[in-house]
Amino acid sequence: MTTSETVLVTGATSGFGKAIATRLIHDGYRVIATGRRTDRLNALHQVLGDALLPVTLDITDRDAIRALPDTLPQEWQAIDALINNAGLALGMEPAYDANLDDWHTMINTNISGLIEITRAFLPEMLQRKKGYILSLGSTAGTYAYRGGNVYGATKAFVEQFMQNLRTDLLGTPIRITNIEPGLCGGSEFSQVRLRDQGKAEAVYKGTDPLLPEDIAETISWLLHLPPHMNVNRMEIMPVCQAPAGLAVHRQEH
Ligand code: NDP
Ligand code: 8X3
Repeated sequence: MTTSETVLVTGATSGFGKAIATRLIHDGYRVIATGRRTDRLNALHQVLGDALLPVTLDITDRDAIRALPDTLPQEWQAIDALINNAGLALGMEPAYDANLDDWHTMINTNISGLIEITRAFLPEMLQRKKGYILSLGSTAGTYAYRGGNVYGATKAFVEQFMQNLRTDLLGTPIRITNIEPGLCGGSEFSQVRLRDQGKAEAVYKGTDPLLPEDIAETISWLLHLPPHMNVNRMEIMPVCQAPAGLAVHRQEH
């Protein structure tokens, strides 16, 4: 992909999305930055200039997403890459104590929102015979952990949806990548999940986690690959993390 092309980033108001938008503007792309917090999108626009188009968008608002391809300014309607980044985890309780509303919010955001916006931009990509869809899955979609329940399941959905998309799009030039990061600090992810600043900080204590800029670097690299290469999935962990085996419950005697 050459620069001066247009990339739409969901969830650009913080964390990965903000770092991705910033990196891609510096790489020379035009970026449509979306999210619910308009003040943050406007602040990003102030810093990054008119190569960034701020668009307030709740990814759970189906009508808004379906209208989006036609309501973007004409010169922004050809999307060369869609980065499905908006997402969240809510809660760490075991399934039997978890809040059902939290579960539905994760499903509506991480699954329904992601498939809606993907479906919204696919026809135009196919028509132009050009496009790249990248999604933020997670190691939580592969490795189970206590309290991961529905969050991990939404990311497993993302992985399978992306690989099935790849199959549907075989024979077209449209590319697909699912990026699956592990422990990553420097974003609001844990604060949103745990609803407690102190607990969120404790998640990263004594670690040297991935940072949003590492994810932005990865996406910049992927976008620059030659058009005949497709990276189906990428699992990325910080050096301080590894898959740590299966849990065993032992009875006390
Ligand atoms: P942040 O909480 O910092 O960012 C989440 C982004 O998602 C925000 O910009 C937020 O924007 C947006 N978002 C959430 N809900 C909605 C909604 N309903 N409509 C539109 N936008 C929404 O977290 P991260 O940057 O860490 O996470 C980004 C993605 O990466 C997520 O999908 C997450 O699951 C995934 N991920 C994160 C990892 C980590 O350890 N941090 C590891 C692996 C994957 P706003 O609130 O303004 O709408
Ligand atoms: C974020 C990584 O391990 O907190 O998706 O689920 S984890």
